[in-house]
Amino acid sequence: MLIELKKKLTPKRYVHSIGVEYTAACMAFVYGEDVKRARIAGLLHDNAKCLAADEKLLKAKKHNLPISDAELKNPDLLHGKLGALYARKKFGITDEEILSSITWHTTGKPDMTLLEKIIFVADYIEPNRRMISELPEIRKEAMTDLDRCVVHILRHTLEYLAIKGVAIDEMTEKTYDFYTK
Ligand code: DGI
Ligand code: FE
Ligand code: FE
Repeated sequence: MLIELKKKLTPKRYVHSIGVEYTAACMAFVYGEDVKRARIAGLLHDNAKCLAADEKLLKAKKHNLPISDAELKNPDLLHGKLGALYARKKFGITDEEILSSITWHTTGKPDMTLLEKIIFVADYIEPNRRMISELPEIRKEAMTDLDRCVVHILRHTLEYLAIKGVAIDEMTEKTYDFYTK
């Protein structure tokens, strides 16, 4: 699995994936998730990240994946859905919760399962992530108050996207609404 993954990723992205694997494992210790499932989901979450944007769109269309408006404008967002597809097809993953954790790791989704939340958060806080404001606080929350941490990350992401002026995916917004209601 490691060699296959390494071939698909840049060295930096591979190191990030290992970081998410072990961060997800730590969070599984804290919250009582299955450590092996957390590690697999963390390791594979970005397996489709390094395809070119037009390639992502082509593959998503080819496999009839649902494509949102934001994904059409920014096909890099499709790496979650494509990643789940390849996790199943190329890495032999059949655990539906691992697959959905990969699908939704960028935007989150309303009413996430524990594993989905862990991957969403671990992706944001893993040790190789470049420092952003409030990251130390977000990292602490990840181990003490998972739902608060999810909201904190979503708030940050929405602010960042607003400043950048890019299309916000409806799923990102729905997730924020769900967890702040
Ligand atoms: O793949 P990673 O870099 O490890 O992390 P990720 O899958 O969370 O992707 C992060 C990128 O996705 C970051 O540049 C912000 C962007 N993003 C997250 N939510 C949205 C979004 N971009 C758009 N356009 N709309 C969103 O709702
Ligand atoms: Fe990602
Ligand atoms: Fe990632």
